[in-house]
Amino acid sequence: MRSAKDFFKPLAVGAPAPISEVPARPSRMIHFFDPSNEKMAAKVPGLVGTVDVLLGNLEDAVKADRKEAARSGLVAIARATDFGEHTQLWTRVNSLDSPWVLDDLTTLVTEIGDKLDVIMVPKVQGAEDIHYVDRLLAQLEARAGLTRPILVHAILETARGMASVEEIAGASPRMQGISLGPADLAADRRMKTTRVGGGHPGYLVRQDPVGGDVTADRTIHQQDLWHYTIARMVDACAMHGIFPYYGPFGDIKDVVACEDQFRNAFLLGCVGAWSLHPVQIDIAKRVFSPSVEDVAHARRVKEAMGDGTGAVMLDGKMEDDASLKQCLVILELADRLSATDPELKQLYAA
Ligand code: 1VU
Ligand code: MG
Repeated sequence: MRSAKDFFKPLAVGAPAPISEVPARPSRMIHFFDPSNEKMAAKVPGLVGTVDVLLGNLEDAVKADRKEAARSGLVAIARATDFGEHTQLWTRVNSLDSPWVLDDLTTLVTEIGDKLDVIMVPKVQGAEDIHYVDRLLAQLEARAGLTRPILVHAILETARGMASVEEIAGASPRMQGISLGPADLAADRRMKTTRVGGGHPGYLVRQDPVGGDVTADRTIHQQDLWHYTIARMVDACAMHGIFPYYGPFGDIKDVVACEDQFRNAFLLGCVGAWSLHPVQIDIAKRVFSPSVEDVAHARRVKEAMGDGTGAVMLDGKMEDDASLKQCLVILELADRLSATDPELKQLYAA
């Protein structure tokens, strides 16, 4: 068994020391682009400063015969682009059983490792997958002479990954966060959906028959297919001090349902979601930044609670130590976002 003390020692001679706390950098939208798609790649420099994370995707949605073009395209984009202080560069590599992943990791870490903040690993099954990536990254970081460790983000998209989510979240000090991968997870679980995230009209509860008349109209309420999965992922991440994310919403045209899905995830504790198309960037920015009203309310509660103990009445509601703690979560997030987003800083200050 590895000693707790060893956890923070580098896994290869010459690799940077592991971190003990994951930096809480804004990551409201992880914006996906295909580096082998010239049109999309051309948009990347213009997105710097407008998105929290730019992710060069090498895995699903990149055609098999474009995998190498995507990898070399990402190297070229990373070298040519100044990502500034507020936009991070992430990548999603191919799955660990694929013929491409070894070259993905070797090339990216040795050629653009100094620019890469986080590597997203798809289809993670258990802690052993993270341990493999952890050691390999340490060896490659040492070879590349990197001075800070590249962090790892797992996608939760298999039933086994779901059953091991707590172990995955705590598998390495490199773990930055976990995203829900609803499409692959649905297939692996043999769910009977054909969508990329979001709800389903067939997953519902129906009002009981009024007066026993089963033929009369009855109210139906669509239910959330993802509630259990997201809630469990959030707990696993919170328990290990890493960040949970809702993943993709595939119905690009349905911006209303996308916003609903993102907001459900935000309320349950997620810090961001993936944007697959430029239209989803502003949705994520809006949803994953606390509202001006919530920030103002949180400030009032903080002020009313004085030293933070006891109970007070505010607008007819009881506030106490526990409601204050929730308000402090909102205020901490507002402060963090204000530090990088002048527009929000002004709105929250008003
Ligand atoms: O106006 P232009 O023609 O110059 O540009 C188009 C298009 O190229 C561009 N655009 C993007 N730019 C940057 N980043 C993007 N992600 C992006 N998507 C599109 O915007 C202009 C308008 O585009 P459009 O409305 O005509 O859309 P398209 O039909 O070109 O593309 C739509 C899709 C969905 C195919 C495209 O947005 C895309 O490929 N997005 C990324 C998909 C992806 O990464 N999937 C993997 C993650 S999801 C997963 O793994 C689970 C299922
Ligand atoms: Mg997937």
